[in-house]
Amino acid sequence: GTHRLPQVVLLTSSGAGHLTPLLRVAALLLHHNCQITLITCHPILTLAESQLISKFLSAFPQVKEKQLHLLPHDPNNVNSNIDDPFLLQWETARRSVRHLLLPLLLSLSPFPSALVSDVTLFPSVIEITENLNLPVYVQFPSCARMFCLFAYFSAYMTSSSTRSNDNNDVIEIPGVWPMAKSTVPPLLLEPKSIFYSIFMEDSKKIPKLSGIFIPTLETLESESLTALNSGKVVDGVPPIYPIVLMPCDFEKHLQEENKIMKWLDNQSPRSVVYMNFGSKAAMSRKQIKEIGNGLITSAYPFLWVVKDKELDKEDTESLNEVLGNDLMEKLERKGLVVKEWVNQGEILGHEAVGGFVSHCGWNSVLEAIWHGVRLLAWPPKGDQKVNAEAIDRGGFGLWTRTWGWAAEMVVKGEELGERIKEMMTSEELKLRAEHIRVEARKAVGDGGSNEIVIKELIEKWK
Ligand code: BUP
Repeated sequence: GTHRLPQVVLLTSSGAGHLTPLLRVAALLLHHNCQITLITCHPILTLAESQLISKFLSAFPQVKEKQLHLLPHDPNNVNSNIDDPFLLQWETARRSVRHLLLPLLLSLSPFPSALVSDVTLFPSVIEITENLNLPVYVQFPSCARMFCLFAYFSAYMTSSSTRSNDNNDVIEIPGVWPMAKSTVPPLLLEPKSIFYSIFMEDSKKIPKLSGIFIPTLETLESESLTALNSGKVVDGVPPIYPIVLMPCDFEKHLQEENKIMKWLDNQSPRSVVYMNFGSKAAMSRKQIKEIGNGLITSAYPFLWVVKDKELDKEDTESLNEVLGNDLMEKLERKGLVVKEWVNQGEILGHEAVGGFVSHCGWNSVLEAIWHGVRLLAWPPKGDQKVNAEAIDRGGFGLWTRTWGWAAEMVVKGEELGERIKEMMTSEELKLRAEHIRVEARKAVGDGGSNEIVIKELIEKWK
């Protein structure tokens, strides 16, 4: 009929921080009556991702899942010595998509109206869809400011004028307030690193996309969004669609009795410090122990999610083994320490939570915003310092810039405890967090910017 529903294909990559926002985009499209096919890359790297996908599929039985089975690792590949399991998986998936995605897409009936790919896979998608009439969109799992750096990257690195000014401590992206090099992921500034080559090559291909989804708030990142959409950052950037992605019901734990929520029910409103460093950030044992001491000296009740290994499948040692019996005993008198996947969206929404010590993964930042929880920003890796700058600018979190990068970092417990107290007693941060929460809710509500964006796209896809 003339009012055919848009058929949208979503292509997942690897890492909970990439999968979660893509599934939230899917939920948003489903809410607007799109028909969704989810392409998942197998084998899946982490338990957390497998569980998220199953929960999503059982919450939305109308979604079709197509599995893309990754090719074996190629030992002759120049990148076969990659030691980061997520990066290795991305490389394998990029190669596999180039070989396997086209027949899969052609087998879909009806043929899709649009494809949304995680950012890590888009160059392969573009390559194989060149001759198809299929608009390709990217879901970018970080802030608009980080996308500005990505979009500008090859222009910046190849321009001789920037080269001669290279003693500068900042990168001047047109239309965007200067980006201190000390906040840029260090590997991006090393021409021999694989991250550098990925940014170099991929950023040149952005103009081939039909649009970019960036999960962010206009009010928080208006400068970067305007610079991108007005063509200031670099020519040829397709439309940027800011959307506010919120934690969804499908992410909730299935069991009804939840020890964490029960524990939170017994704490006073806004009294608890929630500490979680994301799905990938393993720390040294030494740093983990300092954190334990820091939480104890802060004198607030706390909920601490400990991560000891980068991959959850390998994270098998008990809390007593990781922390030692003495520290564990002291910790248990004051708070709840767990070493498992928690439902962060639900925790941040509990009224007992008063502050969040975060590694500043962008999903975590947006979840804090969604629930109006102030932050203590502690960004150790990757895009996280760029994200922390957005928090700092937004005024809803504290950030100690001197805490450095993961490799060199050991923050002393005492200093951490002091900063936690500062965050928890700041009325200013609390007010700013509440203010930005209201903005986020407006964007998601009836007639808000999310609805405007999705309706505009659906019109195009009809
Ligand atoms: Br850990 C953990 N429960 O126990 P980010 C994470 N999450 O719900 P990333 C849980 O995973 P990097 C847990 O709420 C967020 O949606 C969390 O994404 C959820 O960081 C997601 O915050 C994690 O963007 O690290 O991807 O873990 O920044 O290194 O990509």
